[in-house]
Amino acid sequence: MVKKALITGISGQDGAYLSKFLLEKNYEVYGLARRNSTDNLNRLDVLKIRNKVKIVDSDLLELSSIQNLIKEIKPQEIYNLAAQSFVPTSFSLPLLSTEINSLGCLRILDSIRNIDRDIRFYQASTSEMFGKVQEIPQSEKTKFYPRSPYGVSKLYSHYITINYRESYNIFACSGILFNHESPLRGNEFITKKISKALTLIKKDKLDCLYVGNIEAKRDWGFAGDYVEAMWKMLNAKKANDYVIATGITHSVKEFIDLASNYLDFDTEWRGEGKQIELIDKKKNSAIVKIDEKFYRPAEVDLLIGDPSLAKSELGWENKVSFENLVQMMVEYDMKNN
Ligand code: NAP
Ligand code: G4F
Repeated sequence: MVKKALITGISGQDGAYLSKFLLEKNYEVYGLARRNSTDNLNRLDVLKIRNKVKIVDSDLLELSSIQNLIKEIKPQEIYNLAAQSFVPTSFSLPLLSTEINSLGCLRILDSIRNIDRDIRFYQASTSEMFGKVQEIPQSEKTKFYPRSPYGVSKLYSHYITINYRESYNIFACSGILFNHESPLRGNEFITKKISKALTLIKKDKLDCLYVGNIEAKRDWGFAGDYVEAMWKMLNAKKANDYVIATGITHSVKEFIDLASNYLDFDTEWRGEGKQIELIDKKKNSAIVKIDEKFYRPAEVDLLIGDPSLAKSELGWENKVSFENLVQMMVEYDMKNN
C-alpha cells in the first residue's frame, strides 16, 4: 500500500527537503500551504518536485479546515513543520507566533484524537527550547530554559505532543532539532544572510554585510540530513523524542571566516566589541560590520547537542560537515545571485 504523508509548512526549507525524501520512498505527499499573494513554492522547483506533490490550501489557524483535510486525505503520517520560525519576529509578534506554533500543533493533535488515532505525528521541536543552557552538551534530559517567545511557544507544542502520546496512546514524536541549514534556507537566517551577502560583495553588487551578535554559537547541520531523522522517528517501533544535532558548535564569526575563505577574500578582523569590522585587505574596506538592531532582547549564546540517543535507537547520524555545509551554501549563492 502506498503511504500518504501530510506535511505542514511544505513551502519552507524543511518541507521541501522532507517532500523530496518521502517521494523517493514512494510516499504520496500532500503539502499544506496557506494562501499567499505571491508564489512561495519555489523551493519545490529548485528540488524539481513541485508537480510531484499535492498542495492543499489551509492554515494552522483554522481548525475545521485541518479536520477536513485529515478526513479527506486519510494520511498515515503527519509532519508538523509549519511555524512562525524566525526568532526576532517572535519578539515583535509574540501572540501570532504563539497562535501558530503552540495552538497550531494542538489543533492537529486534537484532530488526530477525534478522527483517527492511528495517524503518526511528528512535531518540529527545537534547540531554542534549551535557550540559556543548563547543561553542555544538551540532550533529551537537559532542563529547558527558553529565551524568546518562539522558544516558549515551541515548548508548549513539545509538551502537548508528549501529553497526547501519553494520554491517548497516539504515536506522536517530537524532534528536538538543532539549527540546520541549506542553500534553501530563508534569507533572514544568519547562515544564508552571510553566504548571500558575501557572494554579492564578491561580485561587487553589495558593499557591506551588517550583522548582530557574532559571538553566538550554534550546532549547525544540513537540512537534508535532518529530514531523514524525522522519518526515522515516525517509522520506529516506539514513539519517543530525540535530539538531532552534529555535536559540534561554531560561532557566527567562524561561519563568516570560513565563507570568506571559500570566496578567496583576504581578510582580517579589526576593532573590538560592537566596533569590530571584517576588513577586505585588498580593498582596505570593511565588508562586515555590526548593527545593533540585529541584537535580540534575550540571546541564546551557545547550543551544542548530544545526538547519541538518535544514533543508538534510530541509527541516525549527521553526514554533512560544517565545512561542507558552508561550502555548499556559498557555491549555490555564487551560482544563483
Ligand atoms: P521555514 O522555512 O520558516 O518554514 C516555515 C513554514 O511554515 C513555511 O512553509 C510557512 O509558510 C509555514 N507557515 C507559517 N505559518 C503558517 C500557518 N499559519 N499555517 C500554515 N503554514 C504556516 O522553517 P524551516 O526552517 O523549514 O523549519 C521547519 C520547522 O522546524 C519549523 O517549525 C521550525 O520552527 C522548526 N525548526 C527549524 C530549525 C532549523 O534550524 N531550520 C531547527 C529546529 C526547529 P509560508 O511560506 O506561507 O510562510
Ligand atoms: O540564524 P538565526 O536567526 O537562527 P536561530 O535564532 O538560532 O533560530 C533558528 O534555529 C532554531 C534552532 O535552534 C530554530 F528553531 C529556529 O526556527 C531558527 O531556524 O540566528 C543564529 C544566531 C543568533 O544567536 C543570532 O543572534 O546568529 C545570531 N546573529 C547575529 N547576527 C544573527 C545576526 N541572526 C540573524 N538572523 N541575523 C543577524 O544579522
